[in-house]
Amino acid sequence: MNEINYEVPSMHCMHCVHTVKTELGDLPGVKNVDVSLDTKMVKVDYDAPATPESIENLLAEINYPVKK
Ligand SMILES: [Cu+2]
Repeated sequence: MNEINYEVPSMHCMHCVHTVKTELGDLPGVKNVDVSLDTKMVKVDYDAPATPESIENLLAEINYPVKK
């Protein structure tokens, strides 16, 4: 199991949190998603076939791009 954290500044409400959790949760390999609205951080536990790139790309696709 791998863990990665992303800063996602465009999350503003519980609806955003729900969308991010649901969409990432549907990505094969993603085991758990924790979101902090206060810090705008998303913590993802994942195994293959998910990769840091595939997770980041999905966030960009659903209009919650990762801050670099
Ligand atoms: Cu929102």
